[in-house]
Amino acid sequence: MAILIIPGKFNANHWKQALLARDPALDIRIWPDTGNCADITFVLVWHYPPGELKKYPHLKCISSLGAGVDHIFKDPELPAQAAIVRVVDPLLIRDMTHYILWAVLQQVRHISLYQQQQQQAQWRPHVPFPEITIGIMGLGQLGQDAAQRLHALKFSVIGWSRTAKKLPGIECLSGDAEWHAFLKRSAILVNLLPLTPQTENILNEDTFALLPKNAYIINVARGQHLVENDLLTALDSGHLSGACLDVFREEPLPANHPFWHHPKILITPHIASISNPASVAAQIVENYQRSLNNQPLLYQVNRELGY
Ligand code: OXD
Repeated sequence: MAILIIPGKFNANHWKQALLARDPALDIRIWPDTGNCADITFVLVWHYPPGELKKYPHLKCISSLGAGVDHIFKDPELPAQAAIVRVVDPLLIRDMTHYILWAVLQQVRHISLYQQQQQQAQWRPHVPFPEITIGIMGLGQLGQDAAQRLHALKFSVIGWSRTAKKLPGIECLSGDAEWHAFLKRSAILVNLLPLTPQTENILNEDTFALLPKNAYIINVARGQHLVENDLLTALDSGHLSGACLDVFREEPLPANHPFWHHPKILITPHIASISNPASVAAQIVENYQRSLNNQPLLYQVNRELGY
């Protein structure tokens, strides 16, 4: 029985040390040094080579190294017998909320404008935005926390999710029936949806057209949610006032991509919220033990829904 780490962008040694700090007896292998494939019962993965997991005949659990599991569902040969779990972690939630708060505040307090003015030594005050509504798409753990914190800071917040949710003090809309009503009120639209075939390309020209004029987009979910040319058209026509993007179809964002130098786009390199090994290790070790004992797993993903 062993754990295999296929780390993608993450540092496998940091994860190994964090897991061993919880349980020094663990047998942890780092891909591609797998040893005997029959030993592997649990994998920790991020963007692994598709088809790789079918090499492990005794695999019981596939754990994402992050909150998202879309990189796992990209594998056409996903072993049917293995459960899939994702990371839910207080630090990940806190960091995402901090990022969204920053992205909202820099927009409503015109910070990009002041940065440009500073280059010209211009002293020109602008009034903060009047009362506007922030629409949060996706009310999972991350979306709920962001919505509640923004609400606590006296922002007007509404939420939208596939299935109906209830959050104290926050109007939650859901499903196709309330999608248009949600968009029409969202002057700042924050995307936190999971990436599934249903949500891919959801940030498109039809969506943008329903937003109020001068709406602002914050995408912290996945680049594949966004139709890039539709965003450029909506920004250049003046319908949207700007976008803060942390995730992209291709990462790293290619050097010649038009987003880099667009005056209305603010770019960060997929850092809104990053799994911290020391914080997440307890959950991974707990799930490893549970999988060995055939107990229900924490944060298991529904294969049908894809999240
Ligand atoms: C995640 C991410 O899914 O970093 O955790 O995108």
